[in-house]
Amino acid sequence: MFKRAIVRIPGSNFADGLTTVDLGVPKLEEVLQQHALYCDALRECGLELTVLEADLRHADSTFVEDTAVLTPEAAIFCRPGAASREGEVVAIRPAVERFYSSTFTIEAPGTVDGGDICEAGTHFFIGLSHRTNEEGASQLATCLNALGYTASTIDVRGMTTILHLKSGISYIEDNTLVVMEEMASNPQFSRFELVRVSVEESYGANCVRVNDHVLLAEGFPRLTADLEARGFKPLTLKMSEFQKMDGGLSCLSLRF
Ligand code: CIR
Repeated sequence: MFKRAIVRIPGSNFADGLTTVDLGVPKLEEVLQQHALYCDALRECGLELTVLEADLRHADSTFVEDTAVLTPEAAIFCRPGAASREGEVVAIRPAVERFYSSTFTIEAPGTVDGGDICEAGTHFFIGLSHRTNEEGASQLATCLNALGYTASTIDVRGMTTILHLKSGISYIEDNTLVVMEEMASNPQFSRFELVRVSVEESYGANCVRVNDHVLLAEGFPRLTADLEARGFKPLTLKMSEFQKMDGGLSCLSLRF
């Protein structure tokens, strides 16, 4: 069960952030509206939110998930792989430290983006991506092992369609992984129930279990129906403006 989440309001320069997709320029009014509805959904799921002010120094700073990995025992501050995002960690630190007395920090030359880290019970999958390098993965695994978790890496550097590991897989509790079709045959997933996501619906693979609900992007009817059929309670959200900046649903919050 999660009790809290940290989010950050998108800044007026949101459209200046990094992106690899060609889906058009995000419309600020819609960005803010979609973000507000996202926050409402988290509250509906029972979370108490810490809502941080927009940070105009960092256009991507609404994607707070990339700045830290939170476990019940400790917070591990990341070191983002994109230079323009480095300062986001310093900026979020006080908000996280209000709730955590035990913290670790990924150090140079290691890089880790939180979007590459998928918690699956007592095991963590760490994506090796263009943002998370081997040194960062190794430092993170050492921290997680010290906290009693196991960890393994999944190399997504050859996949052009995803930015982070969690753009392609999500753990939604009940031993169940939602996974993009292209990744479903990975032997590391064999002990899980798999909800396979077709290529046409692959953006939907980035979803989040928050207490009784599974939050996922609107517009993926097959995935939504599949989750329902398996007894999950999907709650769909408009994500179009975040998708334009390579953002998935999970990256808009730090949940703990
Ligand atoms: C970036 O490229 O870093 C941002 N525009 C999007 C980050 C999305 N993060 C995530 O999915 N965890």
